[in-house]
Amino acid sequence: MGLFLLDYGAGNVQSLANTLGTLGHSFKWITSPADFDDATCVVFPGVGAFQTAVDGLTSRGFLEPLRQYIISGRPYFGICIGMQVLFQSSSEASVPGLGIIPSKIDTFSNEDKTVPHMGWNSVHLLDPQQDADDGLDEALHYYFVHSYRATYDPEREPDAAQWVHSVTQYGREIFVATVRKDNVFGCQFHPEKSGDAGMRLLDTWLRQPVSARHRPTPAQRLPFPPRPKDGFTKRIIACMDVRANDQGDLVVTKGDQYDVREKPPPTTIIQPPGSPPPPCASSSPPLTVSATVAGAVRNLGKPVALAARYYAAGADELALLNITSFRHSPLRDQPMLAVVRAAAATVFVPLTIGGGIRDTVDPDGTARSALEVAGAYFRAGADKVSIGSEAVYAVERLRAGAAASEASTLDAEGRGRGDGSSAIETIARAYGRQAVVVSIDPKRVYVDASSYEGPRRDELILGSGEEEGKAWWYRCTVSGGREARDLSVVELARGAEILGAGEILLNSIDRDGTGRGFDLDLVNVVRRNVSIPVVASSGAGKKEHFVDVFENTGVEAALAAGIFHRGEVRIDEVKEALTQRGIKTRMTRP
Ligand code: 1PR
Repeated sequence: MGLFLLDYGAGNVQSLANTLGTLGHSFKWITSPADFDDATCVVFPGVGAFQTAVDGLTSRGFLEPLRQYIISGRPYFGICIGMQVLFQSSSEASVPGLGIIPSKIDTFSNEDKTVPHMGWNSVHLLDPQQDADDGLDEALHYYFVHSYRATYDPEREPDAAQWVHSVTQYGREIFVATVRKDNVFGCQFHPEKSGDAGMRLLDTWLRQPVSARHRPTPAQRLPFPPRPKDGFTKRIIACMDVRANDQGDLVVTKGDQYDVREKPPPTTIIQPPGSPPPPCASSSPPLTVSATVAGAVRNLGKPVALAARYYAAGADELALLNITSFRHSPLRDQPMLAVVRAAAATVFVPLTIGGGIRDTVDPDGTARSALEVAGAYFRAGADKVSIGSEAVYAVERLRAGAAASEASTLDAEGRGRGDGSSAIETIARAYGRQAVVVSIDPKRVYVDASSYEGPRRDELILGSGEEEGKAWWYRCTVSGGREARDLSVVELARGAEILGAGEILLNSIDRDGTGRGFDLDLVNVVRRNVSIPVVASSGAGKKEHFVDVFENTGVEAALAAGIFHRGEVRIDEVKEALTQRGIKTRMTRP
């Protein structure tokens, strides 16, 4: 008897388990169809893709018992896909849903906005008086991450509209944020990733007496016309570059243009008198040699402690990047997994994990696919994985394939498509494209614009102001900037979108750690060329730089590391500066 969590084997379900633990609710996992008989409450944290979810439920024999459980009138709380499966079907999948809500799930239009809808948005209760004590707060923001949604259309679908409890606006589209009827509550956003606001909603519902769940069916629902502006906010992300220091401890470090070691002054080595002369040296007295000795890896703190600090400080999202994963990244005994597990236990906003998401081999010779590596991170509590070097290689293959054989690699719009085997494609297929971030490490290549005849002519940026007279394009690198590739940032970003990435994390090796502000030319050129969300990264030195990047580019999120680690600027100061300029951000209760 009691509270059960339903896991169909994909996505980050650990975060919900952590949230319930923090709220003091004990629970069991549903491990067999018979568990539905014992359940007095079921929560389904449906993360990933509709098809994978229904396939996963079917293969475990859970689909029909779940339907019967819900029909029996016992409490059900569905999150994201856990809400969507209540509907008849989804255009994302070839399998039907549970058919409890008489409507369909369809994709967002990307005509006026980026898709996925990824970030913090507000909700509007349809019946604010009756539902005031449901724990949902119209003044707060909730974390959404999805490409498919249920529309709210009371005129054409009056029966489905009876289920709708609150709606959200993204661009000009109004869609279902929560459903509520008798024993069923469902939300499109992730309460377990929505900080205190989400926790309050979950806790309120789980503690609600059964009698309070049954409400009179609402009177006829009225249309909810879109407002001039949606409630979507700009995200502020704190990033932690993680690596082992010289003592072997995992620490958060921070580089200048990707060099994370302290820069000691050139060391003068004095050759002691009487020591043997080096080859070709004269026998004359003390020899002095100038040498640069590499400094220690900068240590800015412990990743889990810093993650907890940034969560408390109001970060909308956190990124943990394993920056030396290119050396070796065995999945077994991977210390980053322990870091993710510990961070996810105390952080209730989205976590992106990057570094080493690729096919790899354990020390015992066991091969691990990128999908398995990503799966291990998701199970540990990551919400998104970020792919760096592997994305470059995948896009290079995509472009080579398109050049070699038009017929097999061009889609209906004449764009290349992958062979399905890359890390981006396999992970997006299993977990949904919203779980796949492509991290780009570009570097400027300066050219003489008057004579340049190379292939990136259309991508050349002509400098202005202090950079008047200069021209450049942005070249991609792999292995943390150590190797330059013959691929431009535009080619990589477009290719990543085609392969199925849901977001671009756009670094800049030129600006990293400089405090000179984001490279707005870089951000704009990528923003213009893709229709998925873009995170601007590298170079933030003061709060005004965040205002600049949001006012001058259409970017959805901005990330910083150094200024937050060194305590030079606080996250709430950044948000205050944005609010003063009329840029919407998520507000947390003091
Ligand atoms: O190639 O899939 O294994 O991924 C490796 C990941 O590690 C990539 O995301 C790559 O960007 C990252 N990485 C590799 N080497 C470094 C390094 O610094 N030596 N860090 C590195 C990337 C950039 C940002 C940084 C921002 C903001 N660091 O993470 O946080 O530039 O900094 P700022 O606000 O202080 O300017 P794979």
